Amino acid sequence: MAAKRSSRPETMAVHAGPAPDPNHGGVSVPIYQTSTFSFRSADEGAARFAGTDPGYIYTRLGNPTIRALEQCVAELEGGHAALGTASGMAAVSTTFLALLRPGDHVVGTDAVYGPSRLLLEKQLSKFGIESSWVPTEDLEAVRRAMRQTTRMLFVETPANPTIKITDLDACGKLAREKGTLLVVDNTFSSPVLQNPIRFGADVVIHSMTKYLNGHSDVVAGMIVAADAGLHAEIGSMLRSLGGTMDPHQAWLVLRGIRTLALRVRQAQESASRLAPWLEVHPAVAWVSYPGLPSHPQHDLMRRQMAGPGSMISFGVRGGLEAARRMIDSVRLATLAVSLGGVETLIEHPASMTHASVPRAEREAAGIRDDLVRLAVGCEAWEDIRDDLDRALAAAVPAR
Ligand code: LCS
Repeated sequence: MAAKRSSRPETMAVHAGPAPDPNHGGVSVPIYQTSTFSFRSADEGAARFAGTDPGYIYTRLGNPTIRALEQCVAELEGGHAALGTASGMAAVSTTFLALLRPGDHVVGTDAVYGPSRLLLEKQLSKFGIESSWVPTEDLEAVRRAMRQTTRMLFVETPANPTIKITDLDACGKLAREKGTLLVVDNTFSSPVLQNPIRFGADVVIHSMTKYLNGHSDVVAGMIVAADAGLHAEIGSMLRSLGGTMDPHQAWLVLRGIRTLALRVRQAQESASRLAPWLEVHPAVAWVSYPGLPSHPQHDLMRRQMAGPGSMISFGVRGGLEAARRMIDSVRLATLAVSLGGVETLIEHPASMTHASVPRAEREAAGIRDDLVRLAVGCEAWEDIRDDLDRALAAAVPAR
């Protein structure tokens, strides 16, 4: 299959993972919808448990369909190996539980997905794990927050929902200098636009619910480790916790990935047209989109990412009430949380995805009341523009 190996994202998305089914040549990976695998003899069963026979045992411990997806995403990310999980949060929680011990400290991006922050602040604090949340786009702030006990730097870039960008190369170097692990949530970029392991990340996490699956019909996660030791440590925790994938879920995500590069490019093209249009719209106070020269990390995006992606945050003039009126008035865009599907979604993070983060911390992280998050989908950009224009007019009457 060497001829299929290419570093071009379009080719990789179509071909990454195992070759056609060795049993019957199926071009699509078969769905091994089974909970358990039979052994031909007591000796074979014992050998599988001993690890001397690589065959499958039980789907929580491994399954060929899930393995195909894991291999595919590991290749897309340039990692050693990957582990499929039941959800993005299962990927985040399993990684934290595998790599952190009581007394450890985590420095995280202040504007991460709310529940990832809540997991550390509310749940894992009960086990003596501490965390500090800083704007990781400011490397000095990261450096200042680090302690003797800092075991992990947890970066989400672009961040949800501020779309700020953190310098992965600089974080990778800092992590090496301090002997800290760098864990990156790469959900907003997808492997088509950014490969954190190339910049020194030890672990990459995905909510595959988003771009990787791409059709708003599956909840799933993936943990990609840069080396065998981390993969084994996280895998052992995943098998104990039990937040593994289901084979059918794995198959659906694998099917979604085949069009990942096409979807990401189409949505990015539309977002790149919508962002400058929004920036000069009279009802819009500000726009955060890394493709705009006004974005504070525009140059960093060009160094680190293959493109600015399709997530846009913007402020509606008139604050909270105007923002809520605006999202109530869209007709083509769907008022829903999540992102990365073929349909454009719109939401209000302060009252929805990030409502679990206390107001003071939310505002310190730039998650303002007027912020509307737009996950641009694959529709014609003119139709999204017309919908937003109508909704903005309904929310902010012209003076
Ligand atoms: N990481 C990021 C960056 C996310 O955006 C999400 C979900 C997760 C992890 C968790 O993944 P899940 O368990 O949902 O698969 N983000 C969502 C959002 O922004 N709106 O709804 C869900």
